[in-house]
Amino acid sequence: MLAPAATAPIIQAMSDHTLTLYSYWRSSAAYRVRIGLNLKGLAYAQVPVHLVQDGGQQHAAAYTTLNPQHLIPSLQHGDLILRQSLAILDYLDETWPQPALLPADAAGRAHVRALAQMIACDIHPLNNLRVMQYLGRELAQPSAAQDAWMQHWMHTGFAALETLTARTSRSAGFCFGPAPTLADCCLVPQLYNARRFKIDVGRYPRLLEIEAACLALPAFHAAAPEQQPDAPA
Ligand SMILES: N[C@@H](CCC(=O)N[C@@H](CS)C(=O)NCC(=O)O)C(=O)O
Repeated sequence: MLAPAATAPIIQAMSDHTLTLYSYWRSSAAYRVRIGLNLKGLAYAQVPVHLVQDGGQQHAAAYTTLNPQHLIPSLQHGDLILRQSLAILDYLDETWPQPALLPADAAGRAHVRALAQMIACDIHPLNNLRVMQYLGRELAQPSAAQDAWMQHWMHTGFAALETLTARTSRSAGFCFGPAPTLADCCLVPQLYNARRFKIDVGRYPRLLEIEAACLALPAFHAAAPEQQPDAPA
């Protein structure tokens, strides 16, 4: 459990300090960070933390000393432990500014952060494993009610994202502008997650267009769940 596993670094390390990501192949929050690391060209090792095996390895003392929230991901940089995917992405952007994950202007940054937070604060937490487990185990909600919950919050969030990305993008490429940003780091994993739970993402053509542009990039492809060392063969 929690044994370091080598990833295939897509580009050489840019730091003397080792980067180690505590990750789970299907975790969308870890997926966001993998994209950010790859976009920055940073090599990193991965320590898989299986969210289901052994009752959830995120609850094991070996992990909770690093992350008392029992949540993936955490990123170790030298002696520093970083938590929360958006905070980790901010740290990466401040430590290795190029390529930037945020636009140069304040208005652009505010917009990109809003898109990212719509996903990371208003969609994902409502559909997270522990929330679904609570609905099922503590509140005794049947699987149909759990599915309805999941679909409701994903569609609510995606509908607003579809509107905002269509209306305000400066170019056709990504969530905002001609290069991927923090918002794209969040969108692609959320769409992956949506498909996993059989959400009809065909309702969101603009989001699918952005996803296709992202997945054409090696940084996004290499971050995909199926490419991870702990993905089932
Ligand atoms: N806001 C956190 C969310 C982290 C999170 O919810 N991670 C999920 C995997 S995507 C997790 O570890 N779930 C474990 C559980 O629910 O028990 C972040 O962005 O890092």
